[in-house]
Amino acid sequence: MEFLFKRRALPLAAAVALALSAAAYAADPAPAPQVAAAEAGAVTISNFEFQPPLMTVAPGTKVTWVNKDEEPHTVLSADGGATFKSPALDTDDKFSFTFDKPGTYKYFCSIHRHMVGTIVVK
Ligand SMILES: [Cu+2]
Repeated sequence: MEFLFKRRALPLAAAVALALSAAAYAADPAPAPQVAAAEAGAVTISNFEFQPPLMTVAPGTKVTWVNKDEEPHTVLSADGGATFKSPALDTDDKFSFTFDKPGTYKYFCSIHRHMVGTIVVK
């Protein structure tokens, strides 16, 4: 049994190693995966909704909201804006907050309180 396992496992390990080195080689020309991850948190405000309404990000991710409505909106953490609080965002205005600590962060628009969203950091 052990012999059979090794005969199968070794070529598999070699294939995995090849695939990994190929992936590393392919990624080499653009060595910025960390920056890409940090910019992954984008919430669009459109039609009086936060899109996506629920987003899960890794700790340290900078989330940016952009208002695509003609109406002004705000982004306030559910603790009354104690954690983060944007000014009124006009069309195409942006607001960013970096989520360093794991947790569930609910937020809303203080102008239209039915507009709610959640950022989960884990
Ligand atoms: Cu609003």
